[in-house]
Amino acid sequence: MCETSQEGGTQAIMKRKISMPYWCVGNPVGDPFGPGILGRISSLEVTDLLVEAHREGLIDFSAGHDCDLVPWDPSKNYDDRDEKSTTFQTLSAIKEKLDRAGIQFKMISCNLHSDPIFRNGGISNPDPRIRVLASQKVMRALRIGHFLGAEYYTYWVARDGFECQFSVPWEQTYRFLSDGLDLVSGYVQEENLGYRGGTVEYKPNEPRGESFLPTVGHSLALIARLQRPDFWGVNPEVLQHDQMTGLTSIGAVAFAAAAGKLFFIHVGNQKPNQFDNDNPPLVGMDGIKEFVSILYVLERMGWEGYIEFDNHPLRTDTAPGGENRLNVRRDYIRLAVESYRAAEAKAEELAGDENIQSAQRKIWETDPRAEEVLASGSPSAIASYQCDYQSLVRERLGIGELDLLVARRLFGQ
Ligand code: XLS
Ligand code: MG
Repeated sequence: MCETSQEGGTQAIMKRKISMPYWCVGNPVGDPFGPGILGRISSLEVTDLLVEAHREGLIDFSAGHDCDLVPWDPSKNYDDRDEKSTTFQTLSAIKEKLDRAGIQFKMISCNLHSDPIFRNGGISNPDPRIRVLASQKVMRALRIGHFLGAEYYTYWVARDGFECQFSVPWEQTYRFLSDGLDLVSGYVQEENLGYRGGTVEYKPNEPRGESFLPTVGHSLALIARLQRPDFWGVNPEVLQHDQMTGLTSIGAVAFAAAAGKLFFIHVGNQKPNQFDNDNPPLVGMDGIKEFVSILYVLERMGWEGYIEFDNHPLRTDTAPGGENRLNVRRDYIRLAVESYRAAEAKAEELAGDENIQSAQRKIWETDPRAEEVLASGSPSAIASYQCDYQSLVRERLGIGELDLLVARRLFGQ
C-alpha cells in the first residue's frame, strides 16, 4: 500500500512498498543462446538473501511461483499438506524465516511454463487430461500461497498461446481460459483461502509465438465475463510486456487504474519491439522518460498499489563461481531497488513542480459552465451551449514547451 500525504497542496509520494520475487533473485540468467551463468541456489538460500535485503531496508514483500519454492511431482498432489514430505518441510522452513524477518509473501503464481507437459498450454491446453493436471497444480499453488500468507494469485498467460493457428480449437479456447480462472476464484472460496484477489498478467508473445491474452484490454474484457469479475484485476509488466509490441505501458496502467483493476505492477525495463528484455528499471538503451511517467501518472491518479520487480541482472554483469553465486544476486537486489527509487524520486519531483503544473493548466484550461453542461448529460443543454469557436481555434496549447520542461527536469536542469 502506498502511503500518500497532502502537503502544501501537492501530493507527495511516500515511497511505495516493494516486492522482490524468488524467481528474480534465483534467476541463473541464461538466454536461448547460452545457459545460466550463475550457479543455482535453493529456495532457502533465496530466502536468506531476501531476509538480508529486508534487514537493510531495501524490500518489504516477496512473491513466487510454486516451483520457485518446491519442486512439483504430479503423482503427489497433496504433498504440500503432508507433514512428512520434503515439500511441507521446505515450505515450513521458508515460512519461518520470512515470518521471523517480517517479510510478507504477497503473491503466488502457478508455474505452467517450465514442465514439458504444458508445452502446448496450461489452462487452455486442448487436451482435457493436461487441463486436469494444470488445474491440480493451480490448486496446489493456491494452497501453498495460502500457507505462506499470500494475498494475490497471479495468472501469467505463459504458454497459453500458439504458433500455428490451425492447431487451436478456437471455438473452445476462451471457455477453457474462463474455466481455468473461475476454478481459482471457486477454489479460494470453497477452501476459504483468504486471497484478496487474482491478477491476470498479459503478454503479447514469448514463450509462445502469439499469446491468447496479449494486452490489458483483452484481459479486462475476459475478466468481465468471469464468474467473479470483482475478484480479478491485472498486473501489467512495465515497461516489458506492453512495449514488446510497441504499445505504451502508460496507457495500460492508466486504463487499468481508472477501472479500479490495477492491483500491483511488475517493473523492469525494455527496448520497444524487442524480446522480453527484463532489464532492471532505467537500465538499458531506453525507457527513462516512460518509466518515470508511469510513476508520475499513478501518483496523480491516487493509485495505492505496490511495486513488484520482474527483471534480472544483465547477463554481462554476472560471472560463474561460488562467491559470485550469492554476491551477484545481492548486488542485483540493491541495483534494482536503487534504480526504482531514483525513478520514484524523480516522479515525485515532477508531481510537485509548479512550472509543470502551470504549463498543464494552460493545456487543460477549463470552463466550469461547459463542464457543467457536459456533466448534465442533457442533449438540449449541450445543443444550446454557445462556444466561441473563433477564439478557441486560435489558442496555442504549448504541449511541446511542457515536454521540453519535463525533459530538462529529467536532465536535472
Ligand atoms: C514473464 C512473466 C512472469 C510472471 C510470473 O514474462 O513476467 O515472470 O511475472 O509468472
Ligand atoms: Mg511479470
